[in-house]
Amino acid sequence: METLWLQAPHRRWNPLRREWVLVSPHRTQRPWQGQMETPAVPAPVTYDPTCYLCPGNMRANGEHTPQYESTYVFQNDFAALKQDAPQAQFDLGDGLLRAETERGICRVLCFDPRHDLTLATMEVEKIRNVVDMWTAQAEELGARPEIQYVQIFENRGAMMGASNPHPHGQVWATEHIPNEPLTELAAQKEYFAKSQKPLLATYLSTELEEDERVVASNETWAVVVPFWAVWPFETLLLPRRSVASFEDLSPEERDGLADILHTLAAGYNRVFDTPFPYSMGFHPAPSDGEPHPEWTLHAHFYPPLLRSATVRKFMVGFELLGSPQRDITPESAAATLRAVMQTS
Ligand code: H2U
Ligand code: ZN
Repeated sequence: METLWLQAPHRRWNPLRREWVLVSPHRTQRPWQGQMETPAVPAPVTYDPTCYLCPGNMRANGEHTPQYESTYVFQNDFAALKQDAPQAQFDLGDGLLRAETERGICRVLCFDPRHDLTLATMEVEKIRNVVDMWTAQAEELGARPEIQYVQIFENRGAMMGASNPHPHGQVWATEHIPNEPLTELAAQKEYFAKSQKPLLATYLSTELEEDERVVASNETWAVVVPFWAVWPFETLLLPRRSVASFEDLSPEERDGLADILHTLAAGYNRVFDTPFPYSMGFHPAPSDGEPHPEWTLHAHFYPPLLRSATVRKFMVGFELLGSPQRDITPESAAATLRAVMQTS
């Protein structure tokens, strides 16, 4: 790729969200006198008596977390969605004031009984249990007729709003397809109708060929800093074989997923020599009863850190009001990430 002009301000197309991202590579040298975050400190103890996710402890609703040995799933005590919300809707003012009931299920997913571990420090065989838990949740919740989407995610670190360092994630299963996967659905459908190939399969082959933004890979998965990344160290995790859902993954692909998640999470921690905060989540195809040949299961990692353990990116000003914008190029972020992934 001819890249010299890419050192000047330019915009890049995100084909998955069908929107532009502004890239301003010359701005990386600007001085910073703004907010500094407190660096995240690793959770030191293997068991915390005040942690509601540690085995044997009490949760907010008075129930006890059992002495689980691998993974553990429970209904979120402060669920954002309820299964029994009354069915209603309204449409006022020529469609300008619309509302409707949204039913759903929210669960908390414990990755491991040990309080001090993370995907970066867990053994790959243990992460494989997490992959199996995600698959079982996606399968069970997705099979319910009232559920059209199963969103699995993890908030890691206080900077990203995680309430507790104990390794855990969440699943929110909803009656309607949420905004982000709905946007991705339209883009992938349009591309498939035109090319008879899944958008993300073609995208991954291009990235593997270019080999400039690939930061890690194994036999079944690859991680890239997407060409259109917004967050400084944003990555996209893609299967080498385009499958739509967790349930379609072979045992080898599940092993591979556990392996690459470990590589990625451990590599992230080496970027600034600090536990790297992020929000990550999987986008499987909607579970709306339709076939989804256009869809490729993938995961987005959105870490907020920009230049150090204490300087984060803010989505403000032009980004809120105009378009998302980034300073360091995706290629430069990929070079940084590739270097730390290879030291594992
Ligand atoms: P986060 O760390 O990503 O916020 O996830 C923790 C979830 O755990 C959060 O959604 C729930 C919160 O509602 N929770 C319980 O279900 N029971 C508790 O006793 C405390 C927190
Ligand atoms: Zn704990």
